[in-house]
Amino acid sequence: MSNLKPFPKGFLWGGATAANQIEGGFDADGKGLSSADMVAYVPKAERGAHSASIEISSQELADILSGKKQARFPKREGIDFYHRYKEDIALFAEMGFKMLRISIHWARIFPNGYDEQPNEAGLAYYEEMFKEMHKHGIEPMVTLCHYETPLGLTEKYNGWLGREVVGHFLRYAETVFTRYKDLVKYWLTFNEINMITMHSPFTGGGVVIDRVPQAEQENAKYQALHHQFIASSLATKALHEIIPGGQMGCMLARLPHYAYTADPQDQRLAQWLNQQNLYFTDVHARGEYPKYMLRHWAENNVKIQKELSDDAILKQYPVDFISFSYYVSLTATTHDNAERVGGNLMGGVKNPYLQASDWGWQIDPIGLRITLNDMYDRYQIPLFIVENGLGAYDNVEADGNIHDDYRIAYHRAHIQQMQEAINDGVDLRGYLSWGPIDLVSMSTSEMSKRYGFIYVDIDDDGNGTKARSRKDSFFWYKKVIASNGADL
Ligand code: BGP
Repeated sequence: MSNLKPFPKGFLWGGATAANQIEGGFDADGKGLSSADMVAYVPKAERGAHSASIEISSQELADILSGKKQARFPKREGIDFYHRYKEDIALFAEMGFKMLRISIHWARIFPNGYDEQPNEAGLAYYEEMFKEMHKHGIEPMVTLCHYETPLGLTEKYNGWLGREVVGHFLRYAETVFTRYKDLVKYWLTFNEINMITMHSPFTGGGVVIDRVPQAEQENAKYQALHHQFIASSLATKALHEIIPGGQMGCMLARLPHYAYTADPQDQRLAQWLNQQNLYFTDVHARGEYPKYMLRHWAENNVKIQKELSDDAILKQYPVDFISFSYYVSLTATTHDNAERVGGNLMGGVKNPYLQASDWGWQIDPIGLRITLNDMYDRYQIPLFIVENGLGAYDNVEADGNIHDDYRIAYHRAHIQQMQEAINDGVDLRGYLSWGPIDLVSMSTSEMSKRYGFIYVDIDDDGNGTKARSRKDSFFWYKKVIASNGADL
């Protein structure tokens, strides 16, 4: 028997989703279009190892909007959660979920982003959803902006590049805080805020980058991000004023880097890559830009425009907790003889000690323990894992069963390392598995990269009955939650 301390009482087990990957109903009940609705499907054969559809040019955008481009938009259909959320929440409840992370699709509330008045149908829709969760004893965690920005803000301001968007975001945040103040205590501002510098800023910020002269494009990403940091701080202030006891978190795609060798050059490279990843949480939690990033900007001619009060705003309203996604660890080297691993989004140097998923994402449960320790040492505030899981192809047997022991093994190994980290002293509050129900993949726009404990009958072309069924992992996770992590 293990002599580890068990998971704390009240540990928040559950799952995490994003509006644009599950809802569908892209124009239902007054919703406006958002950047996420513009993500068109590029078949695997055409895109090679790259992620699908995350770059968009101003020409493509115009072609899509004018109907000239006939593209398929899997994210517009999602898994029809918009109409089936009661059935799906009942399934989450059957697994014993304590918490469900969803995101509000901003354009349901303010269809153009800059509207004066909110869309009542959108507000009522999420109100019903939160009530449904509470009926089952499930606490909502709500992301205000998960990879979508109303298209009206792209047209008017080029998305988050425009300072005006801060004010529009704040009005949106205040509107939903006020409406849901008795229903939602846990909030996140921007999903994986760091990804804006890693892939198209259209995804993370509604910015069409070719509208910016090439020489200023790198700068533009940092400028858009600065606006998101300010918006996040002001939303944190508003949350505390509107919802007593409300908790605001930031959300980082944590991408820990190991050095490939003991060569100090490799060690330093890994350190710098980790700094580039953690600088986001440094700003959110410590309330200021770290010096190492200011040096990098100075050396690379990055100059962002700040208003006079910006530094004070960042300092005064840091987040209450830090949340992050964790899927992989990465390896860095200055030596060019290291073997590479091809992967969508997460390729790079192959770590000889790790296995990779079918998409080349290297699986590293111990890396999660290391990450939890590192982040808690650095910030000393509560942590939440709000995404973790294995994207895999599932096989439906003739009798309808899905034996996804690979998915169970992935979660089990990560949960064991979480328990180790808690025993190391880390204040970890919850574990939300990514995509507890199959959903449209962010990076491939396909259904076949599945994360769910619940199977959804839809294929990559959007065909299928949309019927839901329980995989083996469904019964396993139910047992884990019922035993508060003791029965793995
Ligand atoms: C994170 C995103 C999610 C999600 C997940 C899995 O980066 O926050 O939206 O989709 O990764 O990624 P993918 O769907 O590409 O496998």
